[in-house]
Amino acid sequence: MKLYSASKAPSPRRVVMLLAEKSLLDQVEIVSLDLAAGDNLRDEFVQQNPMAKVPMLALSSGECLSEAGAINRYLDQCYPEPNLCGVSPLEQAHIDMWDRHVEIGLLYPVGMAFQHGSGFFKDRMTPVPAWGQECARSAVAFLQVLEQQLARHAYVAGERFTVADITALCALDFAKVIQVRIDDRHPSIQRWYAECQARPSYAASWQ
Ligand SMILES: N[C@@H](CCC(=O)N[C@@H](CS)C(=O)NCC(=O)O)C(=O)O
Repeated sequence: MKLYSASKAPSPRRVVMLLAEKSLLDQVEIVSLDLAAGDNLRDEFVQQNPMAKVPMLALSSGECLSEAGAINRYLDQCYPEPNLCGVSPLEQAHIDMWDRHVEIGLLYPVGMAFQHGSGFFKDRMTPVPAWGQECARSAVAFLQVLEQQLARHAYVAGERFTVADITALCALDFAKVIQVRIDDRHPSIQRWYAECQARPSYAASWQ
C-alpha cells in the first residue's frame, strides 16, 4: 500500500496515526506531496483522486481510496486489532457520529480559517478573509461542545480511544496555525489531550 500524504497536513495525519496505532507503518510506503507546489494538482494524481487532496491510499490492486474517514474505516476492517471504529452497529454509529461532529465542527472550520486567512492556496481558490474569521469563531465555539463531552467521558466517543480521538487530536494541533488553542476554559480537553499525547502513535504520526 502507498499513502499519499503531506507534511503537517491534518487529514493525512489522521491515517498515519491510525496506522501507528495498528503497528502498520512499516507496511505502508508514505509518499509525501508538496501541496504548496501543487503536486496534488498534477494530472497523474487527479486521475486517481478527482478531489485532488491528500490523503489518498493506493492499494496493491490499483484501487485508490480518498477521504481520511473512509480510509480509516477500511483499514480498521482489514486490520481489526486494536479496534478503532467500533464493533457493534450501535458502537460503530456512535463513533462515526463523533468523528463527523469533530470533522464538521472543528477540522473543517480550522482548515477554512487557515486557507481563507493565510491565502496559502490562493493559486487555486479565492480567499475570503471574513469567511475565514467566521470559521475560526465556529471552531472556538465547538471547543465548548468537546469540553462538555470530555467532562462526561474519558474519550471523544466514549470510554475508549477511537478514530474520533485521532480526528480531534489532528484538528486541535492544526488549530494552532490559526492561533486557536485550548486553555484554562478547557480542563477536560487538557486532561484528555495529555493522555492522548503520551500514546506512541502521537509522536509517530508527525511524518
Ligand atoms: N475531507 C478530506 C479533506 C482532505 C483535504 O482537504 N486535504 C488537504 C490537506 S489536509 C489537501 O490535500 N489540500 C490540498 C489542496 O486543497 O490543494 C479528507 O478527510 O480526507
